[in-house]
This record gives sequence, structure tokens and C-alpha cells, in this order.
Amino acid sequence: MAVISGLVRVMERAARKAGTRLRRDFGEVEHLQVSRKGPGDFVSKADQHAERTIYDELLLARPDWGFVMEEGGTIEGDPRKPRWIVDPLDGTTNFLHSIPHFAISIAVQEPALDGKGADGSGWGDVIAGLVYQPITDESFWAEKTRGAWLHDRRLRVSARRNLDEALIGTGIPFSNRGDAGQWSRIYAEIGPRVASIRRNGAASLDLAWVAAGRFDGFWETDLQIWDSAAGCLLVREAGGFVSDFRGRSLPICAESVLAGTDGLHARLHKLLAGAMKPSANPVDQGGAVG
Ligand code: 2AM
Ligand code: CA
Repeated sequence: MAVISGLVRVMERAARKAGTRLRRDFGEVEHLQVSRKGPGDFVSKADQHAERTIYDELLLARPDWGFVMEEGGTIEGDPRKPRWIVDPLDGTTNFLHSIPHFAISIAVQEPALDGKGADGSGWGDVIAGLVYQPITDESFWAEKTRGAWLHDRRLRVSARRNLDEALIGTGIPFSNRGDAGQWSRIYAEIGPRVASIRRNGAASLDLAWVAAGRFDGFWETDLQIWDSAAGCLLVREAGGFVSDFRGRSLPICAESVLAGTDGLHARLHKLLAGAMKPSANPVDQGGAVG
């Protein structure tokens, strides 16, 4: 039985309020696909509006906490208090193309006890996270040491132990960002050994799906803290493992992320590490993908 804390209620209220409007805007985007101007500006405004709604709600509930937001950047709060990490619309490209797969991600990060933190930022553990999918009305949430949940159902990563049955999510480098050659080498190692690979386009949901046992693993690089903070906590609290590409289980997960079930993470990391060796494929100088 889930005992939903005041903190999770605050996050959920903010996400649902922004989600109601995003759902409406998403309906509008479908009409704009065929217009000459296209839906680009409209989607930017929807994104900004969602962030403003979330900001207002969270600020009202915790007036002295700071923010890190995808659109608005960093807003300092009381340094002794936690801060919010907000992605108001993860999966923007899906939204823009009328693909109903996007989410709001909100996480809470504590100040580092030693004043420095693992990455020198002064920030420590993520203690709560929520990934809300407005179209399906699914609310994935987790609190440190209190488990991961989908509404009031406890989440547990999948029990699959065979790689050839595993469904693995990934993010492919796009728009000249990231290392497409590296992604191809990792894919060449992992792809043929698993049941299938998915590129769904919203990292926070990919991680929530690992927590929910839908995916058995996930890898992506060049992520930002707002893409991964809530999702990483979800995976860990559902009994899975999250590391960077070097296999380090860092408290603050961002940039490069490999998530997997307890049964598969180590094997996925072995494959990924093999692909990252300079000699893994000297011929491949960065093939075109994505
Ligand atoms: P965003 O929608 O919040 O920008 C997926 O690989 C991750 O990359 C998503 O979390 C998405 O976050 C981000 N992303 C940004 N631009 C993208 C693009 N053009 N195509 C795919 N993903 C993109
Ligand atoms: Ca994002």
C-alpha cells in the first residue's frame, strides 16, 4: 500500500495541472501539422507554459527551494534546502509530430552533505522523482528508500535474465549532437543479442519503463539532469541498476546512462564497454544513424 507523502502530492499536483493543458495543446498540434507555418512555435509556447505552471505550483508549496529547469535554467533558492529539477515536456519531438509519447519529469535533489557532492556541484542525492505521462495519465513516482510506484502499485524491474528475451530502450544521437559512431558500435554489440531495441524519444519515460518492467534496459548519452534525475531514482527504487558508461553508479545520474535490471545490467555493461574500446571497430569513423 502506497503512503503518498506531501512531497509527492506537491509534484503530482503540479504535473497534473500542467498535463491537463499539454493534453489540450497536443490535440491542437494535430491540426497544425498541415498548416504552412507548422506547429513549431505553438509547441515552444506549450512547453514554456507547462514549465511556468509547474514552477508556480512548486514555488507556492516550497517558497524557498531553488530550481533547475530545461527552459528557464537555474534559479537559486535557500542553499540549505533541496531544489527542484524540472523537464516540463520530455519528448518534444514526439509532441511536435503528434506522437502521443511525452512526459513531465520532476525531481527533488538535496544539497550535498559535504558541500561539494559527487560532481562538485554542491548538490547530492535525488530523494524524490515523478514522471507523468499526460496522454495515458500514468504517474510513475519514487522516493529514496520508499520504493517506486505507478499510482499505488509498487514497481519492480523485470525478472528477465536472458539477454535474448530483453527489450532495450535507447536514444540515438540527433541533430549533429552526440557521437553517432559510438552509438552504432554499442548497437552492433547489444542489438543482435537482445529481443529488440526501441527508440521512443523521451528518456524520462524510457527509464520509468525500465522501473515498470516494460523495458529490461536502456542506454543513452548526452542527457541532461532534467531528462534523467527522476527516471534514475525510479529504476533504483524498483530494484534496478543505473551507471554511467564506465560502470560507475553515481548518485547524480545525468550525461551517459546505462540502466538495467539486476539480472542484466552487468551483462549490458560488458557489451557496452567492449564497444567503447578504441580498437572495437577501427573502420567505423562515425556512421550515419538516427
Ligand atoms: P526533450 O524533448 O526534453 O528535448 C531522447 O533521446 C532525449 O533527447 C529526450 O529526453 C529529449 O528531450 C531529447 N531530445 C531533444 N531534442 C531531440 C530530438 N530532436 N530528437 C530526439 N530527442 C531529442
Ligand atoms: Ca528532456
